[in-house]
Formats: sequence, C-alpha cells, structure tokens
Amino acid sequence: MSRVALNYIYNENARTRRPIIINKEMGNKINPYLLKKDFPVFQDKVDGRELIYLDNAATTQKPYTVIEAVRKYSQQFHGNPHRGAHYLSVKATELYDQARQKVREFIKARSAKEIIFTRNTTEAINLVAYSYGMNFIDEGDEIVLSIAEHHSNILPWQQVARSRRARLKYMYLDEDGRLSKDEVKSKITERTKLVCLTHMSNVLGTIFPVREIIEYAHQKGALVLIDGAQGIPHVEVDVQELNADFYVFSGHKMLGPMGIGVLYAREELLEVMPPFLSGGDMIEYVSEDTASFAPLPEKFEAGTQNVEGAVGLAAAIDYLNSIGMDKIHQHEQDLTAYALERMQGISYLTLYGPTDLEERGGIISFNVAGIHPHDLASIVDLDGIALRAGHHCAQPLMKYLQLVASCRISFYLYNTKEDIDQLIDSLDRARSWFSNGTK
Ligand code: C6P
Repeated sequence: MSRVALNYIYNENARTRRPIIINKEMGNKINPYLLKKDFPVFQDKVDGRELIYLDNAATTQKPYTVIEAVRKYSQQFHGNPHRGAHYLSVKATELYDQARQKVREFIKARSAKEIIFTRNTTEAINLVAYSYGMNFIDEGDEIVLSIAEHHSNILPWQQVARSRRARLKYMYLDEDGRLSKDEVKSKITERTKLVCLTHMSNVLGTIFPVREIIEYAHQKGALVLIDGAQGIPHVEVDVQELNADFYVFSGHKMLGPMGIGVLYAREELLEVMPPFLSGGDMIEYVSEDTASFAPLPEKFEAGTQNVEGAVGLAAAIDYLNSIGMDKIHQHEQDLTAYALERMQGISYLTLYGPTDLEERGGIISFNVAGIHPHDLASIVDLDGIALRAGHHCAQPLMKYLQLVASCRISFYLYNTKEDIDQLIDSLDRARSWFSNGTK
C-alpha cells in the first residue's frame, strides 16, 4: 500500500469518525451513502473500478474504526496475554477480556464464561462436535439438521454420527425454501439429541423461526445449536431470550477481522464438556502424566490468543451498536424488497427462496437463462460488481433444489438501491452480450 493511502487510513479524522445517521430526511433510517464514507474500500477505485460490493455473506468490509483499533493494539499494546507481569502482557489481557465482555453484552449472554473465542464459525461448530458430540451423543441417538446447512454445519456431524453410531436426519424445505411446522415436528422426536440449524440460509436467505424450533426441541429433550454466521450480522440476537444451547458466528461477516469467531454455550454445558484442543493456557496444573484444566472460558482456548482479532471484533460491535441492529435489519429489508420487486419483473431471471419478506433476509440467489453462474460472476466483475457464484458450500441443498450452481447477492448496511440498479444494468448487458455476441 502506498504511503498516501496509509496516511489516508490512519489520519486523525478517520480515527474519530463516527457513522452518520440522517434523521431529518430519512426518518429513522440509515443513509448508506454516508456510511460508505466510514469504509476505506469505498473511498477509492478497486482494480480501476468503482466497487459495488454484493458479497457480504462471504465476508464484509471493514470500517476505519476496526482497522484503527487493530493498528493501535498492534502498535501500542501487543503482548502475550495471561503470561507476563509486564505492561504489554497485562494490557493485552485487559483488551482481550474487554472484547469478551463486549461480545457477551452484544448477544446478551448471562456470563463472559459462556463466550469462547474461536477462529470462526467452522471451528466453533467443530468444538461442539468433538467436545459435546463425541462424548454425549450415543448409539441410536439422532442429530437433526436442516437441508439448508452450510458444509461447516454438516461435516462435523457426519463425523460424530459415524463415530458414535448415531443417525443424521434432515428437515427438508417446502418449495418456497421454508421449514414447515409439520416437517419440524416429524423430524424432531424423543430420539433427537441435538438439532443443528442455520439462523439464515446463506443460499436462499430464509430466516428460520429459530426461537420456536428451539422451544419445540427442548420439549422433546434435545439441545439446539444455531449457526449464526448469517444471523448475528443482520438481526438482533439475545441468546437468553432465544434459549439457544449453542450459538456460533464469525467476526469477518459482521465488519470484524478474519480469524476470530465465537462459540456461545450455556455455562452448565461448557462445565461438563471436555476441552477440544489442549496445550498452553488452558491448564491449571500439569504433571508428567496428567493435568487439570483452567476454569471457563480458558479451558476451551488453548494456545496464544488472537488478541488483535478480538480487539477488531469489539470495534466492529461498537460500530454496529452505534447504528443499531434494528436499523441495519430494516435497511436490508428495504433493499431486499426493492431488489425482489425489480428482479421478479425480469423474464430471463429465476429467483430462489421465500417471496415473503417476513421470512427472509438480504441474501438473494438467482440464475440468468443461458449464462453459467461462474461466467456471469466474471462478466459483472468487469463492471466492478462483486457477487458470488457456485454451490455456496451447501451442496446437499443445491442437490435438493436440483441446481448445480447459482449466483448470489447479499446486502449489508452500506449497500444502496443504486447498487441494485447497477447490478441489473450489468445483467442486462451480459444477457444481450450472450444473445448477440456483443457487450
Ligand atoms: N459462508 C458464504 O459465502 P466461516 O468460514 O467459518 O467463517 O463460516 C462458515 C459458515 C458457516 N455457516 C454459514 C451459514 C455460512 O454462511 C458460513 C460461511 C460463506 O456463504 C463462505 S462459504
């Protein structure tokens, strides 16, 4: 990065800049044009083009405040937490603990002991699978998943089912991409030990009624893991109100850095679960042959911690809070309504997922007649539009939908209706290019 660009990112205004919300003109709604100013990636051309970023389900962009928080930590406070009496080690410990408290408040967990930092959603699910699944799921028990799960919420359970001789059962979706009550009731039974369900489908955008499903599963004596990778960035989450047993998510999908994720689990469960990884910093006492473990949450955080990741995640939470999750959700709903209305009127497009806004969020999968999704993604990239094409790491769902691949757009707080208009112009150009051989 050039010196000029570095100065721009680290200048004083950027450090103190706060997201701006226009109340007069826009009622209580956020103004994405002003929010874009908080994100360095939108201040300059990317690869020579104005960026239209519609791949937020894959990862989100970072505001200056997150970049600055990580820089400040790295420059002024970097030390190995829990391991030294010197200033930097103490400071790193303090910042790491504060970040944990910030996450606790954000998801309204009872105690910071219930917040375990992981690398990402995938590692958090693996932690539950290897620690809880491999020890508490027995032969003949059933693990119930939805067919809409990401591979990260399927493969660990396949391993558990194989090792423990348990049975995997899938809840299938109706033709609108929803889970019916009948389907839920027919699959979750007294034999169910664990239900693993995504909060929002990363392919169809369906927001599942997780609170009702958790309540029903508990009546049957099952625990529930919610994959919140596509949930918590977009809707307010209160884990106590949801009554979730496990809730997992990734920092990089909510404006934070990559390499930091969270497992929330009820304290009683974490107390009886054995460590997933073992080594430094998760112990109380070690002898030649045996060891006793540190109390929660350290018991599940072996090795040197990702302090800069935690600090960046805390800054991302501050940013989201300064705007308000309710406003972010409303903005995404407005964009989704606008996009669906425009896209439904285009004859060459096939859209997938629920049509009712009440049941979905800002992820839209579609196909363009006559153009392979991968070709389409490369073509719109020439117009500066970032979207995702492929199976979206959800092959069982794609097979169920009888699709090989689809294109997918996904919104966040900085997207505008103009982004959607530009996408549709680009799709029109691609279509006529494929029809006439010119673009
Ligand atoms: N989905 C997407 O483009 P990680 O990689 O661990 O941060 O997140 C995994 C994951 C788990 N569950 C759901 C519902 C997800 O959407 C994802 C990540 C990205 O859809 C990358 S494949």
